[in-house]
Amino acid sequence: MVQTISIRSSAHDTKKSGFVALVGRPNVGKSSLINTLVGQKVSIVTPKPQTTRNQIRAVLTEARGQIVFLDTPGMHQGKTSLSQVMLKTALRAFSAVDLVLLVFDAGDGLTAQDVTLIRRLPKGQGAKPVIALMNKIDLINREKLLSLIDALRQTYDFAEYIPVSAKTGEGLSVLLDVLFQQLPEGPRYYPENVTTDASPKFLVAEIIREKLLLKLQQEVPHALAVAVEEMTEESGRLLVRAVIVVERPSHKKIVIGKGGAMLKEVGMLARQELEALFGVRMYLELWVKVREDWRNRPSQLKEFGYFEE
Ligand SMILES: Nc1nc2c(ncn2[C@@H]2O[C@H](COP(=O)(O)OP(=O)(O)OP(=O)(O)O)[C@@H](O)[C@H]2O)c(=O)[nH]1
Ligand SMILES: [Mg+2]
Repeated sequence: MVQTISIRSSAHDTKKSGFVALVGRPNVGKSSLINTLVGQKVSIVTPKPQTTRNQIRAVLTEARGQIVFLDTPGMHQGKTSLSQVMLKTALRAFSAVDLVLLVFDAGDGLTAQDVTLIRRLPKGQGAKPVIALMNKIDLINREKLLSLIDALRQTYDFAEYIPVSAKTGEGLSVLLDVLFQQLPEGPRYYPENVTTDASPKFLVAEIIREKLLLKLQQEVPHALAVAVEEMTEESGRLLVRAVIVVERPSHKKIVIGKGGAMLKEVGMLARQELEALFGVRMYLELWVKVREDWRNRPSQLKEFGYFEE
């Protein structure tokens, strides 16, 4: 009897858990924040907007409990079906979580695009608390930060206003204190050592896409997708065959580069990172295919993992 009571009270103790979405316009640092928060690269990061295309889960486990962060695509009004799917993916996160972190780029101040986004926030009963997260404070002075907080206060009644930097880690322990305080008591959803539920194939495709985004210019990176067609382990070596899909023959030429130089460099950069991530030697084979207008074809979007669940 006594034992039962003690088990119950310790299980009941103070463990918090819940789901927290990071949303905002492209390039404000949502994925960078997620990676710094869970202490591992779970989501790819580049200086180009519209890097993230899927909802990505990152898990943080502490003695206080467990937080499942949802990274989302930057919200923007694009013309392609892919852009529309990305916007819906971000909006869907609102209903799937306990709390929303609306992320701003403090260096940019409050932009017109941010204001449009704030106006779209769900209101009324059942709306989730929204915390304003002002990221990249390493780039600005106190005066600019105060005027951003002021502008935000006048636009929406946020639950909290927290200045942070994904780059330096500043403000993140304050953020975690607030989150653990506000989340309900609950169970651990994932085992302690898990940082993401993304499949190895997805991680490989994303790292390759990240290197392509970093290396290519202008419109080409947004018009490509990466699919891992084969991934097997053979005598301690990981064999991966991936296809880079582009929209036009001219893009294919650019991705391959002069004498194959671009593809070779992208492959080398991706392989180095993936070997470190998986702790095995890797053989990476990259192919480039043209699929005209794939960003507007639902069957293709599905094939590359961009769809509404
Ligand atoms: N100086 C500084 N740069 C940052 C910080 N956080 C992110 N960045 C940079 O901002 C750029 C965009 O970062 P991401 O994390 O990809 O932004 P995102 O919001 O996930 O972008 P999308 O996925 O396109 O919506 C990258 O070049 C990051 O290195 C920060 O705290 N300080
Ligand atoms: Mg991102």
